[in-house]
Amino acid sequence: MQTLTVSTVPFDGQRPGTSGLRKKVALFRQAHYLENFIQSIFDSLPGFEGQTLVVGGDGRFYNREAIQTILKIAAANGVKQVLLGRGGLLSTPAASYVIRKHGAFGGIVLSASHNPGGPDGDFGIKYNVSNGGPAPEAVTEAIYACTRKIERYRILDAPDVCLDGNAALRLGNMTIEMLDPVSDYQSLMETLFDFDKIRALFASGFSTRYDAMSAVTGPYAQAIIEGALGAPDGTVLNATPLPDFGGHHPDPNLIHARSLYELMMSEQAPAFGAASDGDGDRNLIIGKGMFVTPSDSLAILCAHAHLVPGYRAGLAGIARSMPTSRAADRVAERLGVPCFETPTGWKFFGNLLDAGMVTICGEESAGTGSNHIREKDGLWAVLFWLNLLAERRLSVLDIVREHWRQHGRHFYARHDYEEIDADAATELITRLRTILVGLPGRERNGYRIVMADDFAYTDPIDGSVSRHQGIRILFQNDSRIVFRLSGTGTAGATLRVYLERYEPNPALHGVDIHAAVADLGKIADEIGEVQLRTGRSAPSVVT
Ligand code: G16
Repeated sequence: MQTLTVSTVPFDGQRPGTSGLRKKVALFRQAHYLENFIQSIFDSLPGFEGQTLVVGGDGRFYNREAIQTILKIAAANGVKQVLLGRGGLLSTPAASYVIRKHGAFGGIVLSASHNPGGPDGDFGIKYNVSNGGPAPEAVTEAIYACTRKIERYRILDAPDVCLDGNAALRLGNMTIEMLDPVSDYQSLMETLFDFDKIRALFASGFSTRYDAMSAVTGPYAQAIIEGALGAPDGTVLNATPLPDFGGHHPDPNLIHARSLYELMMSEQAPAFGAASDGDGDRNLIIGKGMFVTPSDSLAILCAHAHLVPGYRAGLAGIARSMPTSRAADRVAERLGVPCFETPTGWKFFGNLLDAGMVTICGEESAGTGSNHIREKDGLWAVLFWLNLLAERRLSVLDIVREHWRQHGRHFYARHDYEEIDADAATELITRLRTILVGLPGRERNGYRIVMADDFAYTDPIDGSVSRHQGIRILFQNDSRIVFRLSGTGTAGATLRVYLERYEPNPALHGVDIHAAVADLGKIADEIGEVQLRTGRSAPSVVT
């Protein structure tokens, strides 16, 4: 087989965002677009020749075609071995574990996460490093620099390989080992959770619905929840991964997992409902009559970690992304462990986890995970909840209310203004930066501003500094507004406005979330001139 060197020219806009390069499928399908990015990964990485790479994706449209190209470019660039999820499938958490377990040099993970799929949907590529986590900024910036000056890529002139068999394959000098996408991951979960206890819970008639959203976690959830844990067949809904996610948006939030939400709020609700996203790293947790916000879920898992075998030894620390509510901080304080505040993006947890400084991490964007891998992990969060429910034998509602009584409640909502004009969005944030210094001391509707800044993070391990990570405005009553632009959208810009109000008084914990943060929403609009600058009278999505 011959290695071809193909001339090319750079494409604009191949800078990885919050989580890899995410673009419309149509962009990825342009001649040389994918090839340029993959070659740039290799051009930016010293020492991958002769090494092992993990490759897999969430099965979305273009997954299989992209994998064929990636394999041929990897072979032409001297990769020795690829560990490939059979059928081209690996959930993001499973890919992270496979990289770690097999000591791979890194991995190429294909997913646009919770973004829609299909020919008109989104596609994405993320490079993960040898700790199993998303490449840190220094690496993604090096990849980006290569995309800006690329002149050629190398690719093996070879027929496509079969992605669906069990036997190892050869492509030029490279071998391709086929992995069962589920088995390594399942074994890991068995070491972390008390499967006997959860089995006993299901045997007692405990009812659950897990919506896999026609995305990658279906086979994992069927094998683990229905198979190993004995939940009845049919517990896992939409279990077959489809290239277009059945035409749905595989985002496990109250908008896109609406039917699960409605079921959980109905008379016929099972005791526990959960969902995961396109690539399996996000989670949604809903009890009968009780949606658990991701920020609360993080705090509750941390508070109950001592009940779960994998965490019985205690937590070294907790980390949350800056916009995530500070409910977890209160748990950390009570446990006497540090709580770190990092920029949005799972990659920022990697160093803390590697250094053993934190055990559990989480984000408001429906991601929770721990030191078992270096990605967030949707099914892990679901199993954690099942384990704690099996221990406590209380309803989700009771557990959440108990938590609020003990720690106070952080009312929390995120307002997203999607697909707004990118220049207007940048100007909104730039203006906020310029007025920050004059904000402390100002008072609106009884909310007095005590601090306002543009969040910057210094990594405590490597000293790297990440600036401009979001505008924080803190009020004297511990309320908070955060403004930032999403790094994962693929059209225009998405402004996120995060509203948080702390309420210590249990008598006031029953207020509706959106009513509780309504005043803050008005203040955010005034300070940020949101309606004026976005041209929108209301957010497109409220979660
Ligand atoms: C990615 C990142 C998360 C981040 C989320 C939202 O998640 O891994 O760390 O919180 O995007 O980011 P943004 O607010 O910039 O859109 P996923 O599940 O999309 O890979």
